[in-house]
Amino acid sequence: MKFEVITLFPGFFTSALDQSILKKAQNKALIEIYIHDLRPFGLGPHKVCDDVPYGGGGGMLMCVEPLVKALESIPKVPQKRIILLTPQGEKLTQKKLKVLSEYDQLIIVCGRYHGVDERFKAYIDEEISIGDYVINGGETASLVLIEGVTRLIPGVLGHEGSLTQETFEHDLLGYPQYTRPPVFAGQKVPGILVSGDHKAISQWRKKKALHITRKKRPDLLDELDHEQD
Ligand code: 6GU
Repeated sequence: MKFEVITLFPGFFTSALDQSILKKAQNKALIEIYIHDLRPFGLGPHKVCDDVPYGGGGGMLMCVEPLVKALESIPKVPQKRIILLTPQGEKLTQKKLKVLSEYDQLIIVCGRYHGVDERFKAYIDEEISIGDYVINGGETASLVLIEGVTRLIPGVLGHEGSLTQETFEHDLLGYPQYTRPPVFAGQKVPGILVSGDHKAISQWRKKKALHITRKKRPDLLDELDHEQD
């Protein structure tokens, strides 16, 4: 998988991409990440990349021309997807991450909070948001997307089994988990988990996952019902 990120803040990415699974996945050549600085594609001697909106109103918009030039500068592969990160996009879900992980190249444009010139929308495949709240720019969101996609790529996670067990994989939240010590400040590990009865443990975990989902995220169960209709 090739990730290509277009951003006004390339320095934002230096340490984040050099840690943990993103670092390991790059070292194993399972992913490649290229950060493209938008600034050199800016207009005029000052390399301007944003301007005030026609019709007035606050905030600066990203200009269409530098964005299109930056996009055109990137060598494309056939199975590619061009994504604009913006709070107006479709909300990112685990399902969406899975779909995106099937591409060979994700070109990710980091929008700014006030937005981009509408004419740039003609150059992208889709708009994605990471949730119903506002952050200042798509840079943080792009890290969420890159990490979420990367961990779905075969060979990235050491223990593949951990993928199928986790929160959201079956549209349910995860069950409670414990590690040593067996008692901490009076709180005991549930007896069933140390019983050695794997069938009973599996049933207990399923029951707990359902219970927790019903309590904390009943909307997930509603979605599941609708899917089965
Ligand atoms: Cl992708 N960008 C910004 N600026 N805010 C967001 C977002 C993206 N997703 C949710 N909020």
